[in-house]
Amino acid sequence: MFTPASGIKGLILVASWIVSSGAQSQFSCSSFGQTLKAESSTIKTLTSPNYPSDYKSNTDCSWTIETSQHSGYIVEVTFDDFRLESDHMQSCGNDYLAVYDGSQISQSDIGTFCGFMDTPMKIYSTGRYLSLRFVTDIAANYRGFKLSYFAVPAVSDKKKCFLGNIDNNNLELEGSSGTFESPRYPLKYPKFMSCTWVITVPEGKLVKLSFQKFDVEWSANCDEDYVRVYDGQYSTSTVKKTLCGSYSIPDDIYSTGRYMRIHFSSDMDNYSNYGFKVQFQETNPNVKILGVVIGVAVVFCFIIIVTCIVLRYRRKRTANSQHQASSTSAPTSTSLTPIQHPYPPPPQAAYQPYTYPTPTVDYSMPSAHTYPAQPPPPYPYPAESPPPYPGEERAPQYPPPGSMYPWQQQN
Ligand SMILES: [Ca+2]
Ligand SMILES: [Ca+2]
Repeated sequence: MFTPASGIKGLILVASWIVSSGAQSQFSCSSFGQTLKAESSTIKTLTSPNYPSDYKSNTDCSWTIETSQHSGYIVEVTFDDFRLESDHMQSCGNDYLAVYDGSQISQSDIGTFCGFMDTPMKIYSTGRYLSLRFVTDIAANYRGFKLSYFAVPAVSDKKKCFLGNIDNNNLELEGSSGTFESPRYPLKYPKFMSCTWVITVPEGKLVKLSFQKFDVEWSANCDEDYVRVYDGQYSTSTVKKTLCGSYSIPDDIYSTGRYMRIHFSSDMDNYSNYGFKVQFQETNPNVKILGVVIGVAVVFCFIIIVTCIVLRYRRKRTANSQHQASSTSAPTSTSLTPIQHPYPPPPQAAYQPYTYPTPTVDYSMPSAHTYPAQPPPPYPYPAESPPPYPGEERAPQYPPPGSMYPWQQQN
């Protein structure tokens, strides 16, 4: 029921609300938060108070973005323009924009941003809410920020890390072997990415991690962009290595159990490299022990070789020094005698008399000639008698009957 008292009370409340609203308008935002609806069909914009003019000092604003769909959608926020005061320590202690994955600004922190950003950056919620809080200090004001936001279908992929995947930090790899890579590989990875893989190999096996490519922005403590390898499946497991840089491919990393956790993180600066590709495979515990034994054996052999070289060098040096000492104690003469010659005579081949080879010619007398046992064949006498010797000619042959003697033919 309306009563004067209740009316007065109501007026006081309205007045206080007006005052409160006035205070809010003074800082251009609500300290208790405003809820903004993210649509999947419309890209909406959120700017800092006074944008594009400088924001005010002592601002403390907060917003919660909520998808209009009740399920199946997440919030995508793109940083189109970002100019806040920065500090050299990158701690964002002066002016900052903090982003939270949920409906409350006290929920899990996606990131806290300050300074300048030259290229757009995207961030995603894992559910239908994303909250922001903008805080400035007493001095040094800048243009602020301009964000665009809308609702995108939730994508769940537990194998691959990419922008918009709500399971980027819940990636699971199982089996005897496999590969995985940084987001957008082989292109440059996006800024402000976070990916977490947990590798599980069969019972009784260990995980061997071998990088095939590695190119991550270098920083002195690997606290900007980095790859962190845990010996176990939890974020509380022992850290085996934290890696960054691009000068060399890291050595293989072994787990002590069947689990290994790998976390990749990139910061919000514009220094993004080409990321990494890595292979994992199961290995037997004794393989590692064998590797250690071989390594120790190699080191031992190396030490022995080095020791031998050092001893030999020292021995040689001692011999030289002794020789120099003996040389200095000799009479001071400028001419060297054969005895004083510091170098040993050159090696000469030992004389060996030449031995002539034994002649192979046989000078012994030939044995008596042996005649053939068979008599020679009979001489073939001519069938006709030989012509007569001069003076023993006989009467000339008679001409054949009917023929004439030669003298008759002459007549
Ligand atoms: Ca400031
Ligand atoms: Ca970076």
